[in-house]
Amino acid sequence: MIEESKKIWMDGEFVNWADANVHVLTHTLHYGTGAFEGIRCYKTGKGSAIFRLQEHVARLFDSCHILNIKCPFTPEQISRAIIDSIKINKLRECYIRPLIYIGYGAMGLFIKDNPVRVAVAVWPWGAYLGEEGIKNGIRVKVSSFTRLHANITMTKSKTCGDYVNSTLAKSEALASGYDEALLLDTNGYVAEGTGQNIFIVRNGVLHTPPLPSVLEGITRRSIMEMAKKQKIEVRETYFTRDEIYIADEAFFTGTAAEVTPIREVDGRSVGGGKPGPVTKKLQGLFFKIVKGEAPAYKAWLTTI
Ligand code: PPE
Repeated sequence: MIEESKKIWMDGEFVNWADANVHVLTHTLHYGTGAFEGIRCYKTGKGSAIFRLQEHVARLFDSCHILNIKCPFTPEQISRAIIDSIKINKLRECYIRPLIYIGYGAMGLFIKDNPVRVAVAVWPWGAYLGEEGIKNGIRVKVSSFTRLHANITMTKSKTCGDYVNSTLAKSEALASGYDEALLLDTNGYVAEGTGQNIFIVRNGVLHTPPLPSVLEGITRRSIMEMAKKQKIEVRETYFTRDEIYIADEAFFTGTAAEVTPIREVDGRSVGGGKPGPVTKKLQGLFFKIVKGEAPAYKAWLTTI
């Protein structure tokens, strides 16, 4: 169960957690046209700080632009709502979920004049794939579901409806006894997890699938920048599932999943079944950065 906080920001004002409700004929509830973000706020030595706030808010507006949704608030107002939500709920560390959705009005697929509604919820959310997963790695299964194609619902927006693809894949993987699913693209190359980007390490070089079939993950981009600064070569390139089987290391990145090592794929151990040195180095640096312990990266944090 979700760990409840006190207040949720809805359309410009705070309401009690229990009163943050919508009508059952809310358009997005039926058809999935909406966009959301996942952002994290961490406890640092100088108070709480949000990791890459501007980038997440910019992607939220990009998602709306892709979906042709006009958000009635500005990016500055949404950023303010996020900061105020953390403050009003007195949380030092939390997950942040802004959601822009089509409200009650007309039904049917043509979105006429239905109101565009906005909510920001915050709540404490620990390690998404478990503390044990962060430390020792997780077991992953290649999904029987294909990742969405750019001409199906597109891949650069965090569209609510896109996550049907993810929930189907996730349920299938968990029912098969795995921790997470890995989806392949329409050409059969590795795309991403249900809510994570993937990296593999081969001969000291970091590889990650190129953007066409995956979400432009903000953690993905951060890891690439961090790796380059560490003089680790990064290649955006297509690769196959069996390249992961024989990779030296593999890991997932995402706001919720943070940096989670992958120790097994399809019943085959990856890199000896434990997190490797490159993964550990980047994971260690990532947690230092988000906790405000890496001054070179302080521009990525918004202290509140
Ligand atoms: N791919 C997908 C499909 C995805 O949903 C996410 C984030 C990522 C990659 C990583 O993106 P970024 O967070 O910018 O590094 N998934 C969000 C939702 C997870 C959920 O279960 O809800 C997240 O991590 O917040």
